[in-house]
Amino acid sequence: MRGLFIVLEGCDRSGKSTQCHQLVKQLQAKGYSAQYRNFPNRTTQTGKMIDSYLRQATELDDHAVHLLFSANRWEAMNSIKDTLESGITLVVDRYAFSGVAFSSAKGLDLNWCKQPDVGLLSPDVVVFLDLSIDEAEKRGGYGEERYERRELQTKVRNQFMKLKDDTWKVVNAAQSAEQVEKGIWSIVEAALSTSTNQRKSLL
Ligand code: T5A
Ligand code: NA
Repeated sequence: MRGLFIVLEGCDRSGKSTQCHQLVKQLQAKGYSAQYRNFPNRTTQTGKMIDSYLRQATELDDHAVHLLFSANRWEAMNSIKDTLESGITLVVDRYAFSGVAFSSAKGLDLNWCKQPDVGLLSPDVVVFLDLSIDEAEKRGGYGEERYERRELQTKVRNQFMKLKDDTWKVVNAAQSAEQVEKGIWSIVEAALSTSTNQRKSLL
């Protein structure tokens, strides 16, 4: 049976990385093979350009950086597909939804933003960690990165709400990390019990 493709999305500071790592540990503790992946993956050639842009060390046109974020996902597709097919569950920290939410929040056309990611593998489960901008700001304040501004984060949250569909599972991220973890686990547990033939084909 192929692995599950799980994506955690949410605004900055909503606890995605914390929860992704916890979920991988929990899956492994229950005997499942599971791995963590994240986007942007800053270690690749495209990832290094994205990292430099996010740290405000370089400037890039908004369209160009949007395409780089998408390319950063495309270059991981074969590996993601092979990993899932080998039976390993992937817990993925941000995906194309972040790509569209951030670029459209900056003012790019929403439909244009969706196009470069058309054809990427669809996740089996999307968990959205929902946190108000006020709560997010309490978590140590925003840092030095390009998008860490209240005005933009508010727009990003609105764009995420436009992208959200009935299949997304929303978890209140203002709870304690342990409570959030429990909420995510109950969603993942239900998805894991889905029989093979009900899992979406990867092709
Ligand atoms: N981006 C990304 C695009 O524009 N286009 C794209 O296509 C993609 C994929 C970097 C930026 O890139 C943009 C979006 C981003 O602005 P990133 O590298 O994922 O993306 O961002 P990071 O800065 O690494 O992560 P975030 O800021 O989004 O934070 P997380 O992962 O949501 O939160 P986490 O787990 O690091 O926790 C943040 C803080 O809160 C505490 C943690 O200890 C930590 O201090 N915390 C809690 N505190 C209280 N209660 C809880 N329940 C807590 N959970 C965590
Ligand atoms: Na993160």
